[in-house]
Amino acid sequence: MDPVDLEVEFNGLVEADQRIEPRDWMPDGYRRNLIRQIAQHAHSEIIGMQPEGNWITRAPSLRRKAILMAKVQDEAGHGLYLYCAAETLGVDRAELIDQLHAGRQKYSSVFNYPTLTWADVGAIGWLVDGAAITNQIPLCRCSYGPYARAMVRVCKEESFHQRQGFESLYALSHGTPEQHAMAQDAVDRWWWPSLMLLGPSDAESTHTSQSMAWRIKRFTNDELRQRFVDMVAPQADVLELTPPDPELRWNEARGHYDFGECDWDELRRVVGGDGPCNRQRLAHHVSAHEEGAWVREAAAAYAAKHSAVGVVAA
Ligand code: FAQ
Repeated sequence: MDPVDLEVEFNGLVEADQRIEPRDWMPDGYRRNLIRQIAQHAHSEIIGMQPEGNWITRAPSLRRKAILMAKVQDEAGHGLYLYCAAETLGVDRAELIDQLHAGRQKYSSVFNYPTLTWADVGAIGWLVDGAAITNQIPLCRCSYGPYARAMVRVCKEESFHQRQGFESLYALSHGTPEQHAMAQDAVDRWWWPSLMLLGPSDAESTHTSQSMAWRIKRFTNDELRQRFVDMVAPQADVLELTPPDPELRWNEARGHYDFGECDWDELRRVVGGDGPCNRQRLAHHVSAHEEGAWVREAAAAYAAKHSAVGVVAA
């Protein structure tokens, strides 16, 4: 088919809300943009295991420990679905990991903050998973089939993560005065990073308009931030915790909460590699990857042996 006809057909599929599948023709820019977003999403899930993983050995009860282990394992699973979705676009997972290690691909800024107390685990579940799910539900309708389908399962698990975070934080905020103070301190530290997880302001976002046109993104970063604040502000009342934003208040005329401006310089700094834990997070990922080399080699050798046996048997 003529390249012009291919593009017309592609645009028609997108406009009709049909899914683009791996074997379909797609513009190079669409492929590149998807690889970029899916890879940074996958890296975020895997690096995102570190802040909470820090508390597995110190969870306050067996029940909390079992829940936290299950959650952190879920994040590993999400990373794997996403690397698989990226591979359908013709890249290799090993190549994506090399790009992460070389600083050529990103992961979410939010995972560059430390988890100082047990309450941080609850705050991450409530706020970070809350922001992540606000962003990911519309991605279930992304125009690229494998990414959209991966998101359906991820969102189911993510909504459990948010519930458990809320429940854990509720237990603390309705506990002793010290526990309440610990929960408040965690919310003070995680509120703004969670808002910034949803990306720079629309005015600063380089990819939003093209991603919206291709129906990869269904809402802009600012629209999702508003949705997120509208969801969590009333939940904060139930928790009896106060978000650290003096401008946060219900606006009857708009039918939404008003809220203050994020510190965009801080987001730029953290995305640029200069957050509180950037170096530690990446160094840990690199060393875990290197230490796991023997597992990958053994799995590859096993697969090769298995397929050779299969060939002989056939
Ligand atoms: N951190 O033009 P835009 C989770 C980059 S998963 C770092 O607005 P876009 C689950 C952006 O990549 C959390 N970098 O970009 C969990 C781009 O750089 P590039 C992650 C950021 O793509 C919970 C540049 O800035 N979720 O939390 C950030 O249209 C608990 C310009 O930005 C996803 O990844 C940031 N916050 O919109 C796990 C969802 N914001 O690539 C463990 C999928 C922007 O040109 C525990 N991703 N950048 O070098 C998306 O929806 C989008 O990529 C956005 C950014 C909304 C994140």
